[in-house]
Amino acid sequence: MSTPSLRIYGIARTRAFRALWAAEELGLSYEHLPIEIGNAGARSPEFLAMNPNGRLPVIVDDGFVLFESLAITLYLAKKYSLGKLYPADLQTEAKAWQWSFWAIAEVDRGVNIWSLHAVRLPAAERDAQKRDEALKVLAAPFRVLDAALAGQAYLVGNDFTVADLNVAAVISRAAGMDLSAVPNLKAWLTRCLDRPAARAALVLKRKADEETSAEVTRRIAQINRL
Ligand SMILES: N[C@@H](CCC(=O)N[C@@H](CS)C(=O)NCC(=O)O)C(=O)O
Repeated sequence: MSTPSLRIYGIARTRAFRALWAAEELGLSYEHLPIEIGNAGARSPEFLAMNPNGRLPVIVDDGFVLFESLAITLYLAKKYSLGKLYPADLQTEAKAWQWSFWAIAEVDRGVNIWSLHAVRLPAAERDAQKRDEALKVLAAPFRVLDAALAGQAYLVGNDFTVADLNVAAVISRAAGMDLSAVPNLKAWLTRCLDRPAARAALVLKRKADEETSAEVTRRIAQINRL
């Protein structure tokens, strides 16, 4: 069998999950290199040559190197599913960008802080104040997302697109929150994460979560100032 031309770098616990979900959704054959954060992984000289930020994920697609998780999902969706997963018309495409940039700017950090201080750090090391502040920061954008999903199953148009994939992937760890105040968001998130491709990527993510030591989780919180 020939080696796949797409390589996805980054352990599935990280934002590499987003690229893995996209690759699964598109039915691509790919090689997953589950490298870790830090000196042995994303900050090694070989990795820094691909992503000078020293962060995960990165893809190499037929020699083309790309970092930034949602740039990766948008690129893959456009390359392999224009007019389906990736909207073909200008304004729907712009709406997919709108929701993708919104997710990074408005909710990415808050969900990460919440998940570290509600779930991932050892119980004795969780900071309840940071957890509660994260919930406060998320409340307004979550209401915006909830309202956008009132009476419609997906964010842009009638079908699941890369806009849904990107936002649901960014907030996937919010599935563990009490989302009763935002029922449309909750139902949509469940719908997105129940897709076979999301489930396949979540298997990798949960396995990586289980295998992550408390020491690495502490390092994640420290390096990312969470
Ligand atoms: N905006 C970037 C953020 C990438 C990022 O912060 N990745 C984390 C893992 S989820 C990382 O590599 N952290 C380790 C470090 O900064 O050394 C993206 O979406 O790809």
